[in-house]
Amino acid sequence: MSYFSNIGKIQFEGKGSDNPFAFKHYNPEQVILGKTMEEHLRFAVAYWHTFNANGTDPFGSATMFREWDKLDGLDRAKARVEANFEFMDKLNIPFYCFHDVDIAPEGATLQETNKNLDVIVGLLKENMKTSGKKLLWNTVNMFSHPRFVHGAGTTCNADVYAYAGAQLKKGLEVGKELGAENYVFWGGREGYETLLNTDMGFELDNLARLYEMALAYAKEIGFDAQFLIEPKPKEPTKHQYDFDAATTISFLRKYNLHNDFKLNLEANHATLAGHTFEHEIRTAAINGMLGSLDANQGDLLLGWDTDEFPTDLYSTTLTMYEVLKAGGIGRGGVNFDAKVRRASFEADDLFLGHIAGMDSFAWGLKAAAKLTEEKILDSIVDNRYRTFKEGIGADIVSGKATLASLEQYALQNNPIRLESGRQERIRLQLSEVIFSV
Ligand code: XLS
Ligand code: NI
Ligand code: NI
Repeated sequence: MSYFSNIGKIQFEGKGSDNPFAFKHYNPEQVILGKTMEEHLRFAVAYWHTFNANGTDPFGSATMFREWDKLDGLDRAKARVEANFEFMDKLNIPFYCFHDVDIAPEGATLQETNKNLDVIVGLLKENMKTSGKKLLWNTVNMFSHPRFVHGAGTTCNADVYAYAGAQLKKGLEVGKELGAENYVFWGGREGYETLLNTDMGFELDNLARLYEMALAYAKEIGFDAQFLIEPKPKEPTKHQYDFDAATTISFLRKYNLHNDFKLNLEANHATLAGHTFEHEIRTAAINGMLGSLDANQGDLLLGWDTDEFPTDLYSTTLTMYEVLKAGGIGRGGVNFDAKVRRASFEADDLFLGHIAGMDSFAWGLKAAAKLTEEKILDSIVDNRYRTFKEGIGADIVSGKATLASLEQYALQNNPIRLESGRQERIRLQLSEVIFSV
């Protein structure tokens, strides 16, 4: 059975093509700085946005009716598995990601839910074997069900905490069974609304306890995925505990978990935190914690996670520039945590959205490679800090300087000569690079 029978394999046709169902920039075999585009980008399909989302928003009901929606329960879940592998094959996407509840319906009890999961995980495994497709990461959804109204790892109710632990245990088993490269924790309800009823310190201690248990269990069953935390500043709670990269890193350090976790950074979460995506990536990278990327973009005029497909070339270029600077994305990848708009309700739009994201990232990668190879930004930055290469600057960097030696130098160094940062010129240079590749 085909779920997208009117669409064939999406091929690379190059910049001259006017076929909307072709790649103009994403050429998986093209070698850039010693690696193929496919190896650099490690694209992934987000199961939830692609096979579960139906266009509902707080003001209106579903606008999207897919082939699999003609079915119910486990049958629909099985149809989604088939659709997923057809979709990945047609778009030439090597990885996918899911929450437990995306792939299998929840039962009336934990036992039933786990049974449903086992059926679908078996089917996923078969399909992965025949297709060669891989799981970039899995996670468990501990935020949608009403039991998580006060949180999961940070709930005020120990019974809910225990349920979350059980769900997490199963998530780790599923990840192991499917050979997931990474395991993600996004703290959907891990945060709070008001301190009037909240013990923040206690909640954070409990969250750390849950992570410790997860690490211990992964070790016990031999699940060797990279563990990732995905920061987000707000939504659904007002104060999400994993606000941004810096906050999350400080949490991990406090609980001595920093050697066992890296970060899964999302573009739209960065903008919600008042940061650029590249700021978040650099913050993670300089702390040795760059794990993986959730690729999307927000609307700067709206204050929520709109999860649009990434098409802003300045952002994709600077994102890939940071990734290249960090030495690559490692076991992580570029997961399209992005959904087509409510009005883009045709099944074709799922393809067009991914093509837009993949081409924008491939374009950004090419521009980033040019920036890197020609040392365009590196030479600007190097030159800007050159006073630290010799004399008093070199003394500061080597640790030789003291306040007394700085004073001695400053007393005879008058006036100080300053130079322009030349931001306007550099921005135009960046534009020139993006539109030259
Ligand atoms: C929500 C998050 C979520 C995570 C996975 O804003 O982006 O989709 O990526 O739980
Ligand atoms: Ni995400
Ligand atoms: Ni998000």
